[in-house]
Amino acid sequence: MFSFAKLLLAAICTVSLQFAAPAVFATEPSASSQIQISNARVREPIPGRMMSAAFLTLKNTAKHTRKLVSVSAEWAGLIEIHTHLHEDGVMKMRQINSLEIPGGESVVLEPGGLHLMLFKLQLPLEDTLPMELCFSNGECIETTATLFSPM
Ligand SMILES: [Cu+2]
Repeated sequence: MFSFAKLLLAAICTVSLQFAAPAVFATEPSASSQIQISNARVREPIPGRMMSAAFLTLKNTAKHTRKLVSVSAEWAGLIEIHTHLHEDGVMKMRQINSLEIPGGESVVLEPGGLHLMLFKLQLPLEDTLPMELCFSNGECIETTATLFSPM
């Protein structure tokens, strides 16, 4: 009886493993290495202001498009993905829900264009600022931004 139970358990485990395996491999293997983050930097906020912007470059070495959906950091209460657009001849910022990085391409967040908008900053900011970028496939990547002065 004991050995039968053991056998049954082994059978269940084997079956569940077989069912679990395709789900595991459906996400891209070693996905963490397929997005490369570089040149991450945070603009030193204007004295007395609790908001600023961050810039970085995202390189997608995978074949498929990846989508940045959220960014968080302990030193900022809220981080939004923003873009700039011209509206009636005026440059405006607008929040976007996600940022697509096509396969094999890079997307550059830089002053005057795409950027991460930082709110509720915990001042003063350190020189090195860890932040976490999360993607639509559930993957989150940590990076460290450096503080820079716009002047
Ligand atoms: Cu903005």
